[in-house]
Amino acid sequence: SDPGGDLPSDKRHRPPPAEGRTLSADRRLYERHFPLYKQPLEVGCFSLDARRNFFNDHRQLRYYVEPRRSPDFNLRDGYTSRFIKRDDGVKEKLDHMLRWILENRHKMQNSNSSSCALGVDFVTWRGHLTKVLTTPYETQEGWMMAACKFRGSIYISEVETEQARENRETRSERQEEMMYWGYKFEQYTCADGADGTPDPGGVVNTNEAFCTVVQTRLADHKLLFSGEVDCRLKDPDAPPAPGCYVELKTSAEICTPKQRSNFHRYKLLKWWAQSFLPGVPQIIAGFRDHDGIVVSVETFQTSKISQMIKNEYNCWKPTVCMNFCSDFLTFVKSIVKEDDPRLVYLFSWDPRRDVTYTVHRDSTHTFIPDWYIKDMTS
Ligand code: 0WD
Ligand code: CA
Repeated sequence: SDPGGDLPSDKRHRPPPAEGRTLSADRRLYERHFPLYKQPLEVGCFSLDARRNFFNDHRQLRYYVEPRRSPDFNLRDGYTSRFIKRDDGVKEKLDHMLRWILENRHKMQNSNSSSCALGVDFVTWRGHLTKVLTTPYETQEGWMMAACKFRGSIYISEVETEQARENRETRSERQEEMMYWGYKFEQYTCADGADGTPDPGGVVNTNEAFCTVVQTRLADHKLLFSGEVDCRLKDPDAPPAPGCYVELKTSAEICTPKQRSNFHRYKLLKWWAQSFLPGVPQIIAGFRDHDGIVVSVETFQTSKISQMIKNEYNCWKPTVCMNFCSDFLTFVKSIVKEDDPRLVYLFSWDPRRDVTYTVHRDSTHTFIPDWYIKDMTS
């Protein structure tokens, strides 16, 4: 990349200034009482079809169909012949969320119309917040988050790190195939309608998505974020969204105490953070062997995960995740003061380091599109 790319040519090859303040991610600093986290409220949803077209409705929502006691799901089936993969080199940034906001602006309660058009402090993807939540425990991968303020709200959009791009471009054939397994498991367990049955003979197309949009509050931060939802319970008496939503996962079968401990320490942290944020109450996991055969299916209640892991020595704590996230958002608010979407603050974090930031005016990091600014200003 070209860190000096948005500076005048005489200042190129010099990195942009690293501004003074930083934020520690040391987990010991965040062991406080659990911060307020309001019950997430679904304010809308949208769907992306097989060609990644946006629809302001739930047409892509699927229904969970409980598998037989010993399922014989072969997750490798169809990988070479019935798989259409989304192009993950295309960076959509917040575009689909922004489209949803434009089409649903009237629904957003507006407590302070003069300074804040949407009445929220932050707009982002759920997946970006998941990365922030797990930061105090992450030892492998860093992140970069671009942030800017527009009409009183701060928008946060992830920027792929050099390392993440490298990893994405050099995945092994085995890794590529294993990424398919999660989607294949969804196809084995989801039907298009409440009375339908799954169609394992169909094509897996990862362009298709159903996303919920939720509003909530973490400490004094009003949040609006969207996350992809795999399916819902088909029982019409199930609680209203997001209480009826189900997150589907696949994971390697657990055969040894060491594997169980690693599952609790690393995987359950990510699963918990992802589902806790939007208030998805259950996670259904297919455990598979090395050949991609599902050997068992287990349900995890999101609210019980923190109890499950308490026997692990020196394990992760939800309160540390939530307090770090709250403090990160406070840190972002203290820096992103100027209301100008062309002014982007790039927050970076690497394992064993503090969060730092740099400032970029009219650069390639600008991510709020003109069509959004025009429509919101008119
Ligand atoms: O442009 C970007 N930087 C990103 C865009 C990064 C992440 C997501 N997205 C968009 C896409 O439009 C996608 O439809 O967000 C949507 C999903 O957002 P999310 O729910 O906030 O993301 P996350 O919680 O990380 O992932 C949820 C699911 C994943 O399921 P698993 O069980 O593997 O966690 O969304 C899928 C995946 O199935 N997914 C993605 N789908 C499309 N593009 C992406 C992605 N980049 N990442 C995960
Ligand atoms: Ca999933």
